[in-house]
This record gives sequence, C-alpha cells and structure tokens, in this order.
Amino acid sequence: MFMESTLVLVKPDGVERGLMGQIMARIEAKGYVITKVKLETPSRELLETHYEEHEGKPFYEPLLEFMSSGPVLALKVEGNRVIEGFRSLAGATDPTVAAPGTIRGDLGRDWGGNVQKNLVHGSDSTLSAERELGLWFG
Ligand code: RTP
Ligand code: MG
Repeated sequence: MFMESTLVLVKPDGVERGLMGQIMARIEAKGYVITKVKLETPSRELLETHYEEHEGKPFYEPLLEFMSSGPVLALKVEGNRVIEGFRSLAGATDPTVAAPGTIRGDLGRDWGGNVQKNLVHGSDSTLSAERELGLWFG
C-alpha cells in the first residue's frame, strides 16, 4: 500500500572510491530492492534538468561540474516508504555532520571545503522520484 520507487545515485566520488558495492549492500540489507541499474557519465543536459531546482545557487555550477566528472551509478530502488527511508539511510547532506550509521556518516568526510562529494543522491518526494526516474531511466 505504501510501495514506492526512488532514484538513488552513487555520485562520482562514490564510484571512484570503489563504494558502489557497499552502498548497494546497505540498500539491500535495509530490505529495499534494486530493480534497475545504470552506470554512465551523465550529460550536462541531463544534470541541468535533474538539478533545475538549484539553478542560480552558488553551488550549482561546481555541482554540475563535479557530477559530470566521471561515471555515476543510477539505481531504481523499491520498497514501502523507500523515498523517506533512503534519505534517512543516506544521512545529512554534509558528511562531516551526518550521523554515524548512515552512508554519508560512515563512508564520507570533507574533502576540501564543500559538501558536493557526499557519495549519494536520493529523491526527496514522490513527485521528484517520478520525475527523476523518468529522466535517468526513460
Ligand atoms: P541530494 O539532492 O544529492 O540527495 O542531496 P540533498 O537533498 O541532501 O542536498 P540538496 O540540498 O538537494 O543539494 C544537492 C547537492 O548539492 C550539493 N550541495 N553543495 N553549500 C554547498 O556547497 C552545497 N549544498 C548542496 C551536494 O552534493 C548536495 O547533495
Ligand atoms: Mg536534494
């Protein structure tokens, strides 16, 4: 009844550090099911649409540059209340203060003055999940 799907991205820092397996294992250990997988370096066009809510913010350009700097692992993840559940599993945006036990809290840290390199993305509402899954998986 509360079955949902969400888009999870393992960002270029997570792929480069070899954390794809650990992150997928945490998602599966929580009880969610990964139903689609794609590894690719996203185009500028895709990222502009994906991050349109952040256009004009000071971190927007550096974020797009970082996100297009290497392969990103896109996952469709399913389960009851998975949208809220994955964001809880991911932890706070800033890995320095993200709680231990979360993906960002356990596997991330500050790598030089910004919070771009925070390993994962998760859709933040049913509306953005639908929009983002359409963007990344068509
Ligand atoms: P995400 O969208 O990636 O799941 O992360 P989020 O909801 O926790 O964070 P959001 O506010 O949507 O920001 C999107 C991504 O932009 C980068 N960011 N940098 N002040 C900064 O330098 C800053 N703020 C945000 C992060 O990579 C964040 O995940
Ligand atoms: Mg967000």
